[in-house]
Amino acid sequence: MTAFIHATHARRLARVLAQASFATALAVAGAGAPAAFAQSSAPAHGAQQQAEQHTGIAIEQPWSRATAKGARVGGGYLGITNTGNEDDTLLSGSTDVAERVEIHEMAVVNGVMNMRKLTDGLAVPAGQSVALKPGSYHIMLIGLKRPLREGETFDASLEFRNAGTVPVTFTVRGIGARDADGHQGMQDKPKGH
Ligand SMILES: [Cu+2]
Repeated sequence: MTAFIHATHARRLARVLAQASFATALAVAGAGAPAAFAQSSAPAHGAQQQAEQHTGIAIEQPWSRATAKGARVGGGYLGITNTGNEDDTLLSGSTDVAERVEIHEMAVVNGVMNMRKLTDGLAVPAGQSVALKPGSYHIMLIGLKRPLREGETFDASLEFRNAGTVPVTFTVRGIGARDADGHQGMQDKPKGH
């Protein structure tokens, strides 16, 4: 994931530099100097302020649970850290193993544990981490196209409002796994959330 963050930074930086060079080129051209000198000129103040804004998403240990044959849903869990300095939001996702991906939250409503779709996405404030784990926030794989088998991996994409598309690879743990290391728990339903 480090490589991805760098790629994101590089893209953003390239954009900022392109804008800065363009602005500088205009300024230099206006002053009557050859445009060729634009590259070595200092960026304009406004461009420097833009360069200080950056997005970055670090992903920790994406994992999922094996599903029973015929199961239509599965769960996805991971840690998300916003290493940038702009607030971000996990909006949606996609994967080849399911028809669609939703962002869910487990919560007790009127004494009953329930889950609901986060229609506005999951906020990941600048500099903070959010844990998607059993009994809490999770990725919901809806319309599983095939069972998830323990030990395999599958790819997915997560869509963030600012950071854009972040590729993740889920490792499938046992059907009763409680965490990324595959520790088994007692109170698990084999439904995957
Ligand atoms: Cu769910």
